[in-house]
Amino acid sequence: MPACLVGLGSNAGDRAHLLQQAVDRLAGQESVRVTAVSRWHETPPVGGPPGQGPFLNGAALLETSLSPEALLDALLEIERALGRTRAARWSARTIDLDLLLYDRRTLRTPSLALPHPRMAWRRFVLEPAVEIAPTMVHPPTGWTIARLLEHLDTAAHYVAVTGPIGAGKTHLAERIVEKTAGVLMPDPVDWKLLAPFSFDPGGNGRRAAIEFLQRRAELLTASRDVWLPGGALVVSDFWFDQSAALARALLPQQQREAFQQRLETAAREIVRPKLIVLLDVPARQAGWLGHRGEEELSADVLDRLDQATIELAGVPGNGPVLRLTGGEAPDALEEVLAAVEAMA
Ligand code: PH2
Ligand code: MG
Ligand code: MG
Repeated sequence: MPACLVGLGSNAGDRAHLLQQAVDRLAGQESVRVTAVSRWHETPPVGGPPGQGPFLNGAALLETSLSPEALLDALLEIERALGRTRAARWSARTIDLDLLLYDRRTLRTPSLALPHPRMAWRRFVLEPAVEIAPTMVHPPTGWTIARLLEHLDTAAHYVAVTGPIGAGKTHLAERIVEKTAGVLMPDPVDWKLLAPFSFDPGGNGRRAAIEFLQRRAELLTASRDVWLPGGALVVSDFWFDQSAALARALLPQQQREAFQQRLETAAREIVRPKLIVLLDVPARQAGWLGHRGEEELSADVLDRLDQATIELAGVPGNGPVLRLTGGEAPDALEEVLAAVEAMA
């Protein structure tokens, strides 16, 4: 039978009693077997209207013959029975039951996304979950719950913003820095230098791509003071692996392998982000294409570059990715700030 991980939270009413009631009602379902329940953890509220009280958070592991949708319905029904009302997003609630993992299923419908799209960086989710399901795998990252939590504990306090050219990466990165008193790490890549090479099969494209790779790698060198523990949040308006997207979009096949090797060598040395923020918006649709030289790249190259960047961010092994799809800028900022808070 499928194993499912459920997250529980309450920050209104008799919190411990409500969480226990929720577990009892789950266990009382005919087609659900509760196999483990975590302790309750008191956690500061993340996001939402100010003035909320602290949460009690927990996690439960179940086996069920219910489909994901049927299990979700059962969770919603228990929420209703325990007096959950839905006010503003992320406002105080008597009970919140989130379907985090359903085996290794991935699913995205209007009513249900699996795994839960924000679980991978939320300490209030991972700390209870690791007590009962440390080896359970989060499919998009390919990492276990234990590894996701260890990543929060050990990765540099660094967020990398990525996405298509002209999606608004710099704008968003600047806003994050402003709101978190962080440090901006601007992309050292100069598109003006790149544009003339974008059709050059003779090797200049590779030279430019390698040059950019090295500039980015230098910025991300582990020995730099910006990474000192306890320091400010570092936010870059690029992600190192964009260099791989660049190579895919720009380099002829026979040059790619040599480039890929240099990239892998550099990638072993650099500081990796705690969180990748992917602006998954088609750039030219967003109409934000800048005037820094990118507009000189051909539409075809831009398309390939955009696609490669989005694809790379979805490859397992990169760690948590917060994917923002076409949302309005204030929402995007709110999402990222809540994520940063949840990682602390
Ligand atoms: N749930 C949220 C938003 N913020 N913060 C804490 N500490 N615990 C939660 O369960 C929680 C939250 C959205 O469901
Ligand atoms: Mg929730
Ligand atoms: Mg919920």
